[in-house]
Amino acid sequence: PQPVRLQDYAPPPHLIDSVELTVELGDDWTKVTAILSGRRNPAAGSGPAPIVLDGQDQQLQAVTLDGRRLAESEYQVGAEKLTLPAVDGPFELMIEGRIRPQDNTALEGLYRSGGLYCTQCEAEGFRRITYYPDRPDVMAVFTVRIEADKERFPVLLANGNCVETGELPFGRHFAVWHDPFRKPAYLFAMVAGDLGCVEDSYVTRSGREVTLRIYVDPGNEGRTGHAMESLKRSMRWDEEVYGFEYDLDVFMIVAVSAFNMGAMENKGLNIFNDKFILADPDTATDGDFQRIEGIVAHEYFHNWTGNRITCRDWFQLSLKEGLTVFRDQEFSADMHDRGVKRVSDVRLLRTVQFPEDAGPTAHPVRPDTYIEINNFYTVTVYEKGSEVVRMIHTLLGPDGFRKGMDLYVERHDGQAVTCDDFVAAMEDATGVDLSRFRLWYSQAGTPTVTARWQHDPATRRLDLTLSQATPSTPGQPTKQPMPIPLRTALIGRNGAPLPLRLDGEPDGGGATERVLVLDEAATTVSFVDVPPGAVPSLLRGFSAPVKLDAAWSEEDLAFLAGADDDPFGRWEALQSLSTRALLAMVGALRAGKPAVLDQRVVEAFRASLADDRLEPAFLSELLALPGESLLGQALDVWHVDEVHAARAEARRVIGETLFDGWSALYERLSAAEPAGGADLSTAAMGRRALANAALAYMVASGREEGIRLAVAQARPDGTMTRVMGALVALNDLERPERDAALAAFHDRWQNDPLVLDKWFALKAGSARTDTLDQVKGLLEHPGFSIRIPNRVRALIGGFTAGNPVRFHAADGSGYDFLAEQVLALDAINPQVAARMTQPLVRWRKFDAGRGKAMTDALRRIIHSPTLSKDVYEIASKALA
Ligand code: HT7
Ligand code: ZN
Repeated sequence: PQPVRLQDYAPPPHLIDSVELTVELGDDWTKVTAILSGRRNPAAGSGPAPIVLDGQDQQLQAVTLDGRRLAESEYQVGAEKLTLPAVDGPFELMIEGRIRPQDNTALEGLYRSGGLYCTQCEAEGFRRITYYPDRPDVMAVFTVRIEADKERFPVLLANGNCVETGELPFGRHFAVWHDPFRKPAYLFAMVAGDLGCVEDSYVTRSGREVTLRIYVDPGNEGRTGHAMESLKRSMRWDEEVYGFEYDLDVFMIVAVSAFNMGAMENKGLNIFNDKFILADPDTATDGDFQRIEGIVAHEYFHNWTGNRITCRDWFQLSLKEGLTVFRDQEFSADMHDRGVKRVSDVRLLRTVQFPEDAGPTAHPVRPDTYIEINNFYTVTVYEKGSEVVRMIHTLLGPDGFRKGMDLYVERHDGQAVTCDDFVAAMEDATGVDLSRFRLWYSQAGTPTVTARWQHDPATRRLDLTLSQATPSTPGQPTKQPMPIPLRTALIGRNGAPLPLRLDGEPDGGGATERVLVLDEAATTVSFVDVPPGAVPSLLRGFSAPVKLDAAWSEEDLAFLAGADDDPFGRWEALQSLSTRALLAMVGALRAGKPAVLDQRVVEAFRASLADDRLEPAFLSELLALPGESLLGQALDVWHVDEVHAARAEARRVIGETLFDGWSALYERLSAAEPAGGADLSTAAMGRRALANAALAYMVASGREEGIRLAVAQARPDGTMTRVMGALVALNDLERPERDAALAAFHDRWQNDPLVLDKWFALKAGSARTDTLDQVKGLLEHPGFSIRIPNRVRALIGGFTAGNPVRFHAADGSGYDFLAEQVLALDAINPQVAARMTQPLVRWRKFDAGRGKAMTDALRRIIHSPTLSKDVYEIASKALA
């Protein structure tokens, strides 16, 4: 397959002003008629140019150009293109074709899942519905007429406003929807089915009433309340923080069970994976509730950052995704606890994006080339993209950033633009020069910032030397230094942040935090009037997506873990201290010695447990040891077994040594839990998170009392946060109580697909030695289907991405299993198959035996004669 390159971008030869689409849904075929009013694009030259349209998996039946039906000899139908005669002036084109949504298992374009028709057009799905210039810089006004059997498909939806409905012969009916906003085809959506609807309304700050509707399978209406409230909160927040008001009279969400990703921001008609809409305390955990709120907000926020202003081409994807992730992260921080939110976002970035940035599929936030664009909906484009926007926010300050956003919208509303246009608006609104900052968009790889310092007690001067280096990544052997904002403070021995004054400044103004910008390879900054014993607090709030190598001693880290006034810094200090201790344990195990946990970690945990100023939610983050994957990355070679054993031993020691503390905490927090567990306040969720952490440590201690408490909490009549907390705590145990608890859960929830997914993931994530056999057996479970991405992610992904110690079994059995599943899945859904291939990509991180077995599995995949370009791109890059 041929790569697409950013440098080859050319404006579209023709623009489309309006589309009239008629979709006649039928049992055998769906007939699609598109009437396109177009014209030559003045930005792409003048004179006649052939009209070239994208199209895939459809049967073309007729083409009519300016009222004349074309003979077949007048156009060429290629595998993915339709080429029509050259035109110069305005034209009207009618394309008639037919498609079979019922056979569409890729879930791109128009597909049928059970009794529901729905669409997914981002990135290039619209070309599976009709021939069209399917690129985001072609923006048109759409009118859509849907016809279907009335009894089976009473609900007919598309973007915008419903302008007409009516009856048709043979029990059929129709609806016509008109969206007044120009949009690219990737934002087109339609739905037809028998759906329940929950309706509410929202009054915008200018006083317009907007109707809000959430459509779900009948029977699920009672599980939409949280999504609806989240939507209203998002609408209010976007008005208050950015002045962005919703622009149509109706906003609709449809929840579907077969969906490739989380959700899709189609104009006025968001389509969601039902996992991110449906929730009640019996079936969803607090984590689920928070994810739903975040995703509802994310898709809603796209209305301005993505829909009103969209991407010129798919290389600019982070223009809308990085910015919208930044906005949803800030929304969640405002709704809940800012420190906790930052910690969980950083954990995700480090666990998933840093490895991507260090591996064979590393790419810049704005990639230069792709084979399959679906493979570029990555943590780099989304999460690192958000960090890049956050750095702009840090450099410009909140007011400067808001001015930049205002100018961005003023300049580009209704346009398809680039990341560079966004940065230019930020510069022009504030006068801040971001020319070197643009490297963050074009350069892949995670920089390491090294920090060393020296304090001279005689002069009371602290010299902080900072340097940066970014490792080479595929296609980018050398890197330039980038501007890195480092929020910095000095914490005095009494635990208070010190007022800062830089050498040469007459007065520091009393500020206790500075944003230092490291924009060269190395620099030294000097603070004056610094008393002895001050400890630098660096990269506060994780102000840049870098790895920090700072010269903190273990004593410094223990001090910061208790004293840093920056919540992120405090968490980070305890993480670093724990990481050092755990890596030392891994080293000991590798040397055949016993693994002994550094007592300083236990003492830091003890001190945190006793610190009653801390919010429970934050304390639960503070007391979580770094995960196996983070520890694996910190090693040159990820020794899977030793990492697992060291972490389990550390948890046992912390559980056992502090047992009384955990037990008292658990009792206190459980007593505070109201029956029913329906309190969804941030504080109540925090208490439940901390109670579950305490329970898990008690179980890890090995004491019978911990297991007894967990078994009691796992009873399936409890609320889901508590039940799942208990099941997770028990899940690795080779004990009949664990089996009984999981069986009871299964029996209670086997008919609820979203809850059954939790059970699949638990079974697949267990560190027990029989897990792979269990997973293979569960492929035959009546609740499992390889056609439903949520089931695949829960069971297969739960094992390959969520269970490192068993997936990376030294005999290669996990890799063989994954290769088999990827090949089976590729024939059904290439987009999901490509994602499932990811756990094999970083084979260089493992020992020679595992590395060979992983590359064998990749070769087996790549040698498949029918491989999709989605999977080919990932596997070939991994092997390069
Ligand atoms: N913009 C959307 C990204 C997307 C997607 C969603 C569902 C299925 C397939 C998809 N391909 C791309 C979702 C978002 O980031 O908001
Ligand atoms: Zn998005």
